[in-house]
Amino acid sequence: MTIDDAPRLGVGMVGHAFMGTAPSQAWGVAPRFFDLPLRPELTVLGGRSAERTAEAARTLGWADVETDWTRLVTRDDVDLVDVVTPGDSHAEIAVAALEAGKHVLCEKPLANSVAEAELMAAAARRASAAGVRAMVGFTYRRVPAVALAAHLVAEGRIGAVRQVRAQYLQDWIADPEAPLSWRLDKAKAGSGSLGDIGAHIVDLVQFITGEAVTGVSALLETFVTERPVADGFAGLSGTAGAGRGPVTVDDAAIFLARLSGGGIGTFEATRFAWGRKNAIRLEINGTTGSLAFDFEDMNVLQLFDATEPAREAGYRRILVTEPDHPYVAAWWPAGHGLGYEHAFTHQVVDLVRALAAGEQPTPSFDDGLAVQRVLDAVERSAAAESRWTTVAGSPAETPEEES
Ligand code: SOE
Repeated sequence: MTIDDAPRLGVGMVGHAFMGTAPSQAWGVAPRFFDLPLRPELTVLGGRSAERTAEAARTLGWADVETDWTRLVTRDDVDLVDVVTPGDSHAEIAVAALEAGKHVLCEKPLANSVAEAELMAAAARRASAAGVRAMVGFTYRRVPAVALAAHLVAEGRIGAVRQVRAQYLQDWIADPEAPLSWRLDKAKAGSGSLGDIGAHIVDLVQFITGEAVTGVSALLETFVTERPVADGFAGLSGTAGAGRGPVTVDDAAIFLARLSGGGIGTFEATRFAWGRKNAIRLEINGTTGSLAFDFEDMNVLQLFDATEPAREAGYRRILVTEPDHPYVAAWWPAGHGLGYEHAFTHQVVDLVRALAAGEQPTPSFDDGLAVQRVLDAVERSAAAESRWTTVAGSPAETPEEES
């Protein structure tokens, strides 16, 4: 069967700023490189401004536009809704789409609060009874080196996990004169570096280790509390004009954590690490070895095997570009490397295959809720002078421990 014979999957995407571009490309590219059981069609793009949405649709390859997302999620020619809006609208759009019988792929973090994430997870559970599926877009799981790390841990290659070191380092607002954006507005984004990038490393650690973060002790800091409002930008709550406006989210988040398997971890998410552009750095120490990854060298996974004789042992630099590595066979010859956008394509591939097989794609909305609960525990801990805080719903939660 060629992709042209495969049943059509009409996709509607709500939102089209930066977070719409890579997913749009992924929906178009996935069937050209992977055998897919369904044929995704870029049916309709949703956005508030008719003009800007039409322009984005032309550039990104969408056939039609809607300026009202409530119409988009109920269209007969839409089977799946991809939600790439800021977090404050995820719950409303995703729940409406699921209730209209549409599969949903929703950007991370799942929501701006645990309450919203719980609503979404409940809607996803109800929908799944009718074969309607929901997935949250923690895309970095689909970087081949990250997927390989998860396989190696599951195969026992580094033994039991003892320590994790997880960092997500960026510098795009390290300059105090960098302008405000919706990502710096609590009402729109829920939180700052914590939810935007900290959510990724929480998900990655839980994904790679197969364990849950059960408790945290945290610090949140906002270094720059006011920033210039860029010309024509009126998107922030309480910010309508020129001049300066408030930053209402954290600039950096640091926390200690316990894992359900008995291991411990340190997490750091910051937008103030000058020189680090998109450094997702993970180091996992097990009882018989270690793994290390840095997204700024994303085709490489480092493995240290402590069972090798000490005089020969050393970190091995695995170039994760062999056909045997996850997802790689569909792409270029060994050594040619993949980029940021490929993980979005892999996300589409795994999602479409799960839909066709009638299976739950991962990460599910329940997985997204679990991450949200960690973020919430971090915020509660930081607000209470870093007090140790148990993650709700985690294996460590007991009635006695609740405070
Ligand atoms: C901005 O910090 C951002 O685009 C995040 O929102 C994404 O989730 C991350 O992948 C890259 O950085």
